[in-house]
Amino acid sequence: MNAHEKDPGWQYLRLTREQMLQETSKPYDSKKNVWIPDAEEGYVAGQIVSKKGDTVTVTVDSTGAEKTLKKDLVQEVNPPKFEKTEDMSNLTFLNDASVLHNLRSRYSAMLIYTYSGLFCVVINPYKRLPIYTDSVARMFMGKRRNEMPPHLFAVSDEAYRNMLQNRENQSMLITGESGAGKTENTKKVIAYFAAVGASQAEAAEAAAAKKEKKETPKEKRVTLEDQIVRTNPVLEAFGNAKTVRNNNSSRFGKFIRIMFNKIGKVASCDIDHSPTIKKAGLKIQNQHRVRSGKLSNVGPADLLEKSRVIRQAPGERCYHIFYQIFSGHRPDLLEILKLHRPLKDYWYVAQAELTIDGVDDKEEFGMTEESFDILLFSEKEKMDCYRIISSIMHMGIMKFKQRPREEQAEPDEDPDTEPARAAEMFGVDLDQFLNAFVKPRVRVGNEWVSKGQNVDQVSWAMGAMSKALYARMFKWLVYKCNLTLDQKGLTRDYFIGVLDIAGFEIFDLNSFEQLWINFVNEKLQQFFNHHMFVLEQEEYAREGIEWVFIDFGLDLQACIELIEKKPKPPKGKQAEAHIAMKHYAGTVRYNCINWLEKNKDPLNDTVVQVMKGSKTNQLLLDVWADYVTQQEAAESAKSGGGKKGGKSGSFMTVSMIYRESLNNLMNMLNRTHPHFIRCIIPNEKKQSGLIDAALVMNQLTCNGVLEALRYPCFPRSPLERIRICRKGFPNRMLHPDFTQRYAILASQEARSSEDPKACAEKILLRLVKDKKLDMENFRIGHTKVFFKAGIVAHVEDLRDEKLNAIITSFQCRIHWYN
Ligand code: AOV
Ligand code: MG
Repeated sequence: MNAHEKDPGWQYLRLTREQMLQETSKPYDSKKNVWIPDAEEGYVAGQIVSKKGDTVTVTVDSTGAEKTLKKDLVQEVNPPKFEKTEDMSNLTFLNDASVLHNLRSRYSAMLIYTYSGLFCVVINPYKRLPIYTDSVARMFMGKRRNEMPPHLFAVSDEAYRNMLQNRENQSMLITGESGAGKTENTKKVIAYFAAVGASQAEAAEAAAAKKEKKETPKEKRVTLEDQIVRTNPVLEAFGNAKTVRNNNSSRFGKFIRIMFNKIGKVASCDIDHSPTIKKAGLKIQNQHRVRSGKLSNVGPADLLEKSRVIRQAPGERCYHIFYQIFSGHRPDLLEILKLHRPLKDYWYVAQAELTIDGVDDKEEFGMTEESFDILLFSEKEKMDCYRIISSIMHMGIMKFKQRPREEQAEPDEDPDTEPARAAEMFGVDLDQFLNAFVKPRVRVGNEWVSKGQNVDQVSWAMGAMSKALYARMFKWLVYKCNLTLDQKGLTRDYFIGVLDIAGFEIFDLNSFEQLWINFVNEKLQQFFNHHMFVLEQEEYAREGIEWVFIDFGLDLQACIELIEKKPKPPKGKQAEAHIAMKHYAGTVRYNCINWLEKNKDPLNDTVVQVMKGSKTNQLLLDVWADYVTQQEAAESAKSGGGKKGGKSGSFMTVSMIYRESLNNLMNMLNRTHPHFIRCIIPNEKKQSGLIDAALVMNQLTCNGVLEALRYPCFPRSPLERIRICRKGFPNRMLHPDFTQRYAILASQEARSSEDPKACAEKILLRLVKDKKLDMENFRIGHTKVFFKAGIVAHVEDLRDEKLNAIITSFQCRIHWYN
């Protein structure tokens, strides 16, 4: 048993030798064994008993039943040596049935990670496996991918080494449907990079200490690495919620960049940094043109689903933090926040579920609070946050009534109760606060007039204000985390970006929010396609490699353009007004009610003005700091300043902001070397070990090979991608690098010329001549040598053998001399 095998996590990473032998000793006959389609299981194993014309008769292994079916419906079975194979691009037969079988049988042994050539697939285990521990992480550090079983850490380590070796920024793109495991994997990636960067730091510190002959410092202090890891509980408390698909669904996107110096030490970190916007100096939030201020960098966090703050569908919850506050973790909190009623009374957050099976809000709040502290949020900042949360809950149950025969609302309760509590939390005057809602002041020409609001308008404004406040507070959280993470001192030479977005989703009712979430996913899918096929093949062409260009029909573009330019919601409020959109992962029907309002997202300017006068809540002042109200604009104009007010000048709609943030993100990604992790949700019951074959196939094929056949322009399935990867040459090395590293394999050839290309060619031909390499497995381009999947590993083995032989003979000689 080697050291790795003793680790409790190892059994979830690789089969033991005995298990492997057991798998490979199964009887197999390539002429008889087949997969046949099955409604439940996707495919089941069977044996051909007879063939006639274009039909075959097969007995099903599990039931013994005989079935006759068309020949082209049966699929080949791979030899047993490929059972539970770690890289599916090695399979002899790469058909759908074999891919499903391989993933399913690995999953049944809780081997959740599997390579598919260039990318890694992971199936949500729905249970905690000991495969992310420190000891497992250490096993993967500095190891080549082919030395270790498939794991997220192996991909992460590859990115880390690529960054240092190629001096190139990297990105980890973790994609999949809602509930597939993106966020869980993102957390592990980040913890891994923090650990690797820290171990690098420790090594440097130890070396320095040794030089100065000092003890290595051992005291426990909060490190940047800890802080990086702790951003997550904070952002999840405010940005995640229970949906029907996922108990901890991310309702925003985040792009975290961990920055390293040249030797691989963590230097800094940021979330959602958008350089293009920063350079332009134009800061935008909501629909308003606003003052410059760091708060309003536009990034994936802008995609926070605001509507959830005041509305939840059956089976869902609002953001976790609302319930955490009520959990009793801080017994004095409800009194301070004047939340005197039971949670179920606060309508904005109590329309559906109040608790989540298996989640302890009290414990979670403890984690949120602790993380706040580690990230250096002050007690006052935390409390101001909670006060805003509380005032949102109060606003949700403020009552108004209509004056008889008038379109004018007025408070319908003792102003001492909810309105007073909300005003107190905001630190504003109660009368001004209420008046701003029922009689906002608007500018007409040079005049200021009061505009009476009816009950509907007031409650609409209340909702809009709550959503805007929450979204702004969320951005502030990101900003504040960034302040702490922004470390001065070490140089930042490269970064690894980790992207975690809200996954593709289809609900019973899909609206503006779903359209945006699905659109982001569409863009990312496009990026994946582009990277895997177009760029890949372009490089072959550039390098002069013989290659027939394969048209993969990257026609996501059609859908993307449609969303970017046209889908305008139909006019009027028609309950049945729907559009259907054929996304890469499925057709979604969207309900268009309120899209125009959601897009414009207007705010009651007078209420903002009142909030800007808060006497006690600094956070409230901060979140509105970059918003110029009409009143401020008018005053500025009077004094000769150039501030443009809320409604004047050009303004940005929500979709413009989303588009901007997405473009920033894509620009950033385009400048990195991406690594893809594709997460798969195994079933819709959140149950461990259960594979819903149809659901999994659907994800693997992005809604069907059938679909691809019916619409020739439709993106091909990941299966197709595995195939291209196998045909293609995923690994490459510059000629001089190749010659240097492998000179040992053919020393004469390596020295035969001044031209590294000629040397590389000669070394390779030598290996072919010695029958150690097949001509088919590599190509020599203008500047690089290209290898098919798995071949570099083989060449590395040859090199290791040679090195060992040299070392052994050297040792023999020393022995002899002695
Ligand atoms: P998502 O990020 O892809 O969905 P999550 O990462 O939140 O999905 O995963 C959903 C749930 O599945 C988690 O809360 C865990 O209970 C479980 N899970 C996923 N991956 C693992 C793992 N590797 N180990 C243990 N449990 C896991 V969404 O944000 O909704 O698009 O919007
Ligand atoms: Mg998520």
